[in-house]
Amino acid sequence: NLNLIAQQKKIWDETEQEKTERMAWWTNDRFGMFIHWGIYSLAARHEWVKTREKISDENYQKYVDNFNPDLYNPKEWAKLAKAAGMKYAVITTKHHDGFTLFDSKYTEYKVTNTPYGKDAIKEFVEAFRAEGLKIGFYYSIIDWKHPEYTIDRIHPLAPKNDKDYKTINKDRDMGKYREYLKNQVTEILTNYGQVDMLWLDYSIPGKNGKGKDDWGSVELMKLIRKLQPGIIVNDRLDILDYEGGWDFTTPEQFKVSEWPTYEGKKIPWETCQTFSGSWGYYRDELTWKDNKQLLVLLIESVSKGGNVLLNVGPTGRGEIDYRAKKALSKMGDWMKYNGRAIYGCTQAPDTFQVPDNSILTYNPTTNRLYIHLLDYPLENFTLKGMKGKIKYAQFLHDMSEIQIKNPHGAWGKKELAEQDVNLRLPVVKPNIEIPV
Ligand code: FHN
Repeated sequence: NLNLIAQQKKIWDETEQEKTERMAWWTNDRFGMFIHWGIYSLAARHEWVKTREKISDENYQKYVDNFNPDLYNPKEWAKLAKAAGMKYAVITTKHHDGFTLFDSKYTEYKVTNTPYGKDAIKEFVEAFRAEGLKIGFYYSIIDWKHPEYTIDRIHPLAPKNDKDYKTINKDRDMGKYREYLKNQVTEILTNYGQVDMLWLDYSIPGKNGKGKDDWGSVELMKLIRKLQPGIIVNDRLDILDYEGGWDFTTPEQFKVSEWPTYEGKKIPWETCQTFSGSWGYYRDELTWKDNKQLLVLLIESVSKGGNVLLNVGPTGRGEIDYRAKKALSKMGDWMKYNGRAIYGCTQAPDTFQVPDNSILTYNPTTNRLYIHLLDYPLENFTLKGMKGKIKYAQFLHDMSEIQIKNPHGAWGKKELAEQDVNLRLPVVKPNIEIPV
């Protein structure tokens, strides 16, 4: 691996400063939309439906033959993302089933061969760029359709026992698949203008799946950097080395406990999350995150220096689920007043003690500390150990001033230590007219 790492170091000689500058927009923007959309959306039962339900190619073809998203309106999607406070979007150009939402000249298994007939990715790019959002492409390196792609344990055609793998793969040539992979990555990074992010998915090195040698990861990463020098790439090509390969790590669906590190150094990260557990549209999914869980997910991620890529799974007709729309709209209401506590923010210096039931985010450029109160205290709020560190305080909702009282202030019902500070919060009066 030392040789491989040495090789990777030659992918490009970018300094730490240059990498920071290249990623500055992403580190600032913090919040993006993930979009899982494809022919599996017609099944309305998860993007892995073909494998999970062992659907034959012949039966799965019915989804291709009936893909005609009459309600597909990427302009509406873009406005929804923007109103939610999202600054970038990453769409599945191809998922594991091998079907492309773009007009590829290397396959017939594509959106332009369906009743819809148009390049859906082109329309997505135009709509989201028009709303000022950055463009990201998800591309599955896994491909259950390609005839040269060798069958492994997560493939829909995986045999029951191991001895059959040799037989079923004897005529398959991953070298030809690597060529296809390179050609399609070239297409998506050449035919749609500037692409800001590439989200490749995914490697299982070892006997259950595929890794860097199967994909030709180092060569592929060099190609990506050549085609789109400013692009940001995730960590799923099984390339070992953060310095020589990928840009950010991708904790998925779980709660990140602390800022991820590589060789002891904090590294860029983005958690990808769903509303309901399923990435692709799943009509009957019931476990939806509520508004507070979604906001805390975003605040907590930023408080640990990370981004959130929150997924929507549009329906087979091309509409974003009404539940997702409602959730995004409520997040947008919050982001309208509190976006400044998210954009350009990161982990607070550890000199600040985190008050009970709160989360801190911090903007190092403006030197602003943001205290997110997860449950509204009545009027007083004590900041431990912050005496002399807080010069001025405002209530973000309406920028009304928060009075800072010294530790022995009259309101201090609780014993306040010398170095504590007491805040009197503006009591948000209910805006209801009380009849006289
Ligand atoms: O198998 C995929 C899954 O369908 C989905 O696309 C997620 C998104 O991060 N990635 C893989 C699972 O990690």
